[in-house]
Amino acid sequence: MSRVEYIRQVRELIAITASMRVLVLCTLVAAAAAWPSIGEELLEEFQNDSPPSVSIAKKQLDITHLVDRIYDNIRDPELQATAESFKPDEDLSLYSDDGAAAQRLMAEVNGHTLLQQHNWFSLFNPRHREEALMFFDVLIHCKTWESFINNAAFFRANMNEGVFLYGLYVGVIHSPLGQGIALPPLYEVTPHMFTNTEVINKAYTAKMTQQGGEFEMSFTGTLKNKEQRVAYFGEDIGMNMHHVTWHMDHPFWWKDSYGYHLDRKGELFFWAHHQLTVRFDAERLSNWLDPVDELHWDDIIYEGFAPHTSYKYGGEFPARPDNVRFEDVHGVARVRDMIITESRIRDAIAHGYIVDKDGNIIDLMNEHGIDVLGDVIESSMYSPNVQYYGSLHNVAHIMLGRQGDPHGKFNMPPGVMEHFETATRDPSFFRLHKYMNNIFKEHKDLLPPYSEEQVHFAGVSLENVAIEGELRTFFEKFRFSIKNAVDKGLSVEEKEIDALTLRLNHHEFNYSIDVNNNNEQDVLGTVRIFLCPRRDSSGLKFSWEERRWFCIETDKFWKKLTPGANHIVRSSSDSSVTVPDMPSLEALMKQASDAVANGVEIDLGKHERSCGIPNRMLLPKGKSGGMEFYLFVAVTNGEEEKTMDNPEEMEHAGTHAHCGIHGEKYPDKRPMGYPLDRHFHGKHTILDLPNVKKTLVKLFHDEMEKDP
Ligand SMILES: [Cu+2]
Repeated sequence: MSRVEYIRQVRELIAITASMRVLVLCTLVAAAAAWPSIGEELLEEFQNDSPPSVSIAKKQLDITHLVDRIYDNIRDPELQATAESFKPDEDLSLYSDDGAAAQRLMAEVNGHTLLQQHNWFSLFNPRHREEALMFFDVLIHCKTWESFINNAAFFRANMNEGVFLYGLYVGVIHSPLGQGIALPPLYEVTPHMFTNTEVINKAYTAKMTQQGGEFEMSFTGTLKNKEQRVAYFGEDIGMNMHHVTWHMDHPFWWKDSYGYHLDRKGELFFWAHHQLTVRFDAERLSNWLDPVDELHWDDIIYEGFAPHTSYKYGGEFPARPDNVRFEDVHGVARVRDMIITESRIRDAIAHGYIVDKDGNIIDLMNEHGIDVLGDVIESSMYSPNVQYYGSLHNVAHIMLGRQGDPHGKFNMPPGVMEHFETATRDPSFFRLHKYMNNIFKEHKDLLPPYSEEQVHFAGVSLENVAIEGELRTFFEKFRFSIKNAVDKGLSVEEKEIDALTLRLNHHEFNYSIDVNNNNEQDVLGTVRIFLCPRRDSSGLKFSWEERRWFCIETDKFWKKLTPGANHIVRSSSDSSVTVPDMPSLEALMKQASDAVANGVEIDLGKHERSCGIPNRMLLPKGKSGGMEFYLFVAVTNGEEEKTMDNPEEMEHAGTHAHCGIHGEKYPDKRPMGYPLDRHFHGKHTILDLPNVKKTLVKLFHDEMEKDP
């Protein structure tokens, strides 16, 4: 390069830097206005010209080191030294709350009042939760990564492993310092919660005999139990990751003072769980089972459940025999309390309003009503009146989890229902959610039906909707490491110990959509895609009115439509309800340590969020001879519906449909499930609107070849 060229390039860089500074400053000023606690801090950091922040590769490496071998000492010598030397309450200027949270937690450490290590942890245990949140409170107030990771290292050594892990995961998810980090898959960090006792026992033997090995996981129960046919769904490690991460992204204990508001959290609670339930129903229909029936407090729980799963510390998860009548649970709730809570909520729905804790009326008869109801039913800190409307969902989880030992006579640990990562293993999870789903439906069905004007899109017509390729599913074997389940012997050589599980997957396909825009200018379309089962378990066709509540949302995206004909091809892998397969803990560790060693940066953006249905489970299983579904597509007015500029360019927020976008507004103003969430009333049916189309498709399943 010539000298002149060199100077020109440097000048250009200086100019870019200057304009970048202005841009960053503007963004920070806006952020400071919206979220004072975080924005002001970042602004100060930027204006003080603080040293460049730590690379994402280094952060990734730190986090991976911390969660690896969670039941042993930290393996990284530097972090282990930090755990021993760092004093959280020494320099209070490290924190944006002047160290209040750190001092509070240190008082507990010094008073030896915290839950000991080598005990089970449950988020539904009020004291366990309190401890986890005290730790989270420290992390969320750390001003720099250095203080974040130093605290994490210290408290890893001084808190219960489960408490620590939960606090750390929600800390990384919600702190601005955690941006860009891909949290290692929990099924490799705490394998006990994702695999069965038999496999864990074999892993111990493998460790003891220093042989290593690979052990096949089977799904719980035998074929004598009809529910076993769909156990692959509730016990899928990726589905469990989605569920546990959804609840970390949207914790029921969240307060906006932590830094931001979780937009439409209550509605997302409804929608994500509604979608889990309809997915489960589609699996049942694929396996010649009826849709799941709702649970009743005054009826028996028909399906028993033997989890075949154990805690790392605390023994076996309790089992529940068939046909158990609900019992009051000592110290939690009485069955009649649950019935009263339910009737207060349903009363509010029938009235069309709820009463907040100060006696004010909050109208439910509008698009926002579902969001309020979600907050009330879960309940979260956003609930306007917990004292009156209770906490139906959370208490129900505990009630169900304890039915194996309701009076605490046998000193059993909490049941699978009391952990978000194990809850879906128990078929009663879906019964419970069907029950709550029906309460939400009661509200939706009372809202005025959609009119043609509310769904139609002037000048836009759907000409053709089809699948390119085939809708075809299969089971594949998947291996993941369960090395972290067993203790590490000091002088024992490391051997690989893996679990082998079956996972539902599908072949890639495209949606092919032809849309005409008869307007004279470009318009923005929101493309909403659903897959709706055509027939019930007896082979009878659902009416459209029945069917709409069984529809699975498979994608939602925005597309600019130019005047005239538009041909849209959308890949199944781009779905905004799904996440790609997570790299293993080992792969993350290697990628991060290579990058740190070479001084380069990593981009794990597409794995930054684990909330979302695994992409391989986008489609329900279907049947070997084909199962009929309607592919339902609506293209609606994106310009009116979007909440952000240029949503059609959104690539990074690949999981917004069920999980929202972190700290931002939900990208679509319409109610979740629109336009199928309510009745429709017009001259014709919704299917006759020009911007709506349904096509009959068949979903095939390839049976697995039996091993010879
Ligand atoms: Cu849940």
